[in-house]
Amino acid sequence: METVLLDDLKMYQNEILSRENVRLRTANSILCRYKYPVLTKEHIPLMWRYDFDTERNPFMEERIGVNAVMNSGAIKLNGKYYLMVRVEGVDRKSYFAIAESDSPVDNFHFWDYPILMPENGVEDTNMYDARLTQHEDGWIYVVFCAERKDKNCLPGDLSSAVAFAGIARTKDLKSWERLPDLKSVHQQRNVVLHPEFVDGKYALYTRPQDGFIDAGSGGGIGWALVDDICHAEVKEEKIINSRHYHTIKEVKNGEGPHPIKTEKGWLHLAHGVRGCAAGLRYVLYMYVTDLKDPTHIIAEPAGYFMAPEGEERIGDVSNVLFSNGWIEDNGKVFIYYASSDTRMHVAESTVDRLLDYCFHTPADGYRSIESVRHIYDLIDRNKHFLSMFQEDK
Ligand code: M1P
Repeated sequence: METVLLDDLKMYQNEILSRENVRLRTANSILCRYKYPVLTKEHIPLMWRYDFDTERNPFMEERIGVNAVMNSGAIKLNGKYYLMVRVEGVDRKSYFAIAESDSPVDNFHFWDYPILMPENGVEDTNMYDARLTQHEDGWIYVVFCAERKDKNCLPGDLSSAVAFAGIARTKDLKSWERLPDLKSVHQQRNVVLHPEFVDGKYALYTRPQDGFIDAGSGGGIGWALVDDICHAEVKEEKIINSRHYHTIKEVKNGEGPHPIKTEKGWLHLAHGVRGCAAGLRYVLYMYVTDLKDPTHIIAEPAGYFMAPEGEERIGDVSNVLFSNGWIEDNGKVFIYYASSDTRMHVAESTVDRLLDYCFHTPADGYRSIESVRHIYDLIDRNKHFLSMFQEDK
């Protein structure tokens, strides 16, 4: 059997690291995808994976394998684009690593070392799904899922786990101060820090859940105000974006990155989950909340904004799109999303187009007849364009 050649590995990696991305034609005028994933496990530095010493590694075997790179927080700082990537090793442990680029759509390369995120006195079995927020208090926060084994499970149960919202802060994405986890009576995942104080308090989007996987009685995306981020506690929690029967978010939903502030309201990106014969299907959807009252929804188009397409459908956990990072950049919006818990992609839109989409796409009527009525309304409004199509025939 042959041994992999370091030069081949380097050449292949240089190729994908320097590859220019290609913007694909839009299918709906709302967004366009890019052809190549922005990050894959092949982007992971060889230094993290191989021992280059031929005495210690005579067969040049890969020593530390990576399974996937996915669900990444995103931020633009001093003209550069950063992704705080969830890297999942072949040992199933996830950790964070920063990938940086001068471009929002290609050439992302990992820093020399992954992040050694400190624990806060309790052991974290797994850490993942970073939401980055540059808060008006001057810190950059990350809120992420810290997963631990359920100590109250029955003997022999090696699967039950508990999800907590871990919190850390930084000024440079390099040194991280870990703060106490968010205190909550529920398990929490997909917790996101709002970028501004609300009524003088820190504001969190939450996702209360009864179990580690099941949202259960947790009705959807919640909202909680917190006095002290260094001792954050959910005292009162209200659901601001509910799950609903026979929608794309029937089983679960969760806030994506923190919302973008626009002239017309806070623009939100979230994921919705429904069950089907193939298992759970994760899609992305949007909604807008009031600038003065970010808990009040003022627009929510029916259905999904993005769903898995083509190769995005297949991966470690198939039929999943998940986004926890986007960057607003002079009116453009770069949406970083993972497909099927395997790789990272980017899609592009603008604030204007996304607002137009949110305010002018019909809301869910929750019944087939309402969906058809929306189509009738559109056809009626289009009536005087009918001749355009007749001439074509
Ligand atoms: O496997 C799909 C996603 O499942 C979880 O998301 P949620 O809590 O909303 O169900 C997370 O584990 C997420 O990382 C993962 O992508």
